[in-house]
Amino acid sequence: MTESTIDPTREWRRRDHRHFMHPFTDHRELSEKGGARIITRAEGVYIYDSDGNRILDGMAGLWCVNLGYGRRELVDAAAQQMRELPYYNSFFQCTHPPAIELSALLSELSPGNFNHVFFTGSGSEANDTQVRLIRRYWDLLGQPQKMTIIARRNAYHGSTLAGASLGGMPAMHKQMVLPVPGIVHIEQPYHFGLGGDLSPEEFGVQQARLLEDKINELGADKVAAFVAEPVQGAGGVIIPPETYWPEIQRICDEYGILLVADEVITAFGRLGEWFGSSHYGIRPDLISFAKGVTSGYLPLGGALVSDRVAEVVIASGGEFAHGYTYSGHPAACAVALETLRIQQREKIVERVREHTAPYFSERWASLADHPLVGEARSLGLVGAIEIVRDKASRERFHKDLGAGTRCRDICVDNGLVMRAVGDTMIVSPPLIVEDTHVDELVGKAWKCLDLTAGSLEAVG
Ligand code: PXG
Repeated sequence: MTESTIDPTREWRRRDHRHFMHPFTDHRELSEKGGARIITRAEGVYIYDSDGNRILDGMAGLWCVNLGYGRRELVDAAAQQMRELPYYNSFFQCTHPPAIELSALLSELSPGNFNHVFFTGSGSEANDTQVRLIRRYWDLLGQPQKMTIIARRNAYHGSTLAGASLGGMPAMHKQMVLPVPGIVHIEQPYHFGLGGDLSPEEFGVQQARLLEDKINELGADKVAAFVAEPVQGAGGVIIPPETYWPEIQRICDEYGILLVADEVITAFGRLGEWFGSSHYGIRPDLISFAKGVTSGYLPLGGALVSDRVAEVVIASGGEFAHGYTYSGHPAACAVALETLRIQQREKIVERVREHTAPYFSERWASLADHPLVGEARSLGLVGAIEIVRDKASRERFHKDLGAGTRCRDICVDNGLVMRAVGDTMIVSPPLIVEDTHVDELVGKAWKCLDLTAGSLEAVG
């Protein structure tokens, strides 16, 4: 075979299999299924694979490409910054304009009591930073025994050791003997899965009070913080009942523990507000962000630090012994600045809140009429549908049938990225989706549910 007749897809797949270790992947299974789909380019809300298929990206990459693909201004911002100053650190009494400007803009956009930012390269590092900030805070206040952090089952807070410990994913804990000491979990506010006969309102209060029970069990003098995503993302778009967060806030206030909102997914417009906390009226002390801050074009994350914490950790002096080579990377900060300025200029958050999310919510809800769907829920621009064998009893298909992954594979073969978390199908489209894209997404989802039903019937 001559050079020109080699099928590039086959060759890429071969080399991918031989050399590239993918995150969270069973490589034997991937190879048995014929290898990975190779994404070669993207434009707007569509990705294209090496076979030329056009696929609607219902996940905005991985919950991050909020402005869609191909935004020239973001590319230009990176190129311009890389020409001017591609890298310098912010250790050793140095700083640079992109990190300064971005920290000021984030302070302006975040709730009024947030005026400081610690930059990281990812959401996982942001949560590692939170753990250190929390411990430093209580230490400086002379309460070093206030060490324990409470998080939730089925939460996702990243893949570093602290991130995976805060997260409540049993498979991750098992492979590394996690969580690290001082991190404990309470049950999640997943009404469809755990609510039984309780109304969402009753269930929300009940699940929030698990935090109070845990604090009383450990002793309030031992508890440092509660860490949670306003809406659990990777866990399956778990949207808590409206009663949940007010009760959590009451408990954190009453017992004086820090509240950390992991907004890696929910910040920058995903829930129709700049921060998901504002949607729920939560008043966190620390906020983690990443992903959408650069629309995913370059890696960047960070911890937003409220005045309550800053007054202790920063103002009291002494070094916070923590930092990364890429804390405040100039090119990433330049792209983040441009991302947020575009969002301000084009009123993206307002448009999601006032137009796109209500339209998406109405269209997405129609999927509940499908025979395979036990619940269709959404908030802002995240949505989930629960695949069930029996709508009334919420009975699931046998796990060996892999209903969720079956549906996911059918979706991608039919031009739609929709993710499976067990038998929960989830979406998180770019914030710039038009109504026609929403129609296409919901239309394809319905069709793929039909195909999934047929395929499940065929196997049993
Ligand atoms: N917190 C939250 C709430 C996240 O969703 C992280 C922290 C970690 O961020 P980094 O940048 O370190 O990955 C995340 C990341 C999925 C999936 O399968 C979700 C994430 C990452 C990978 C896969 O939905 N979220």
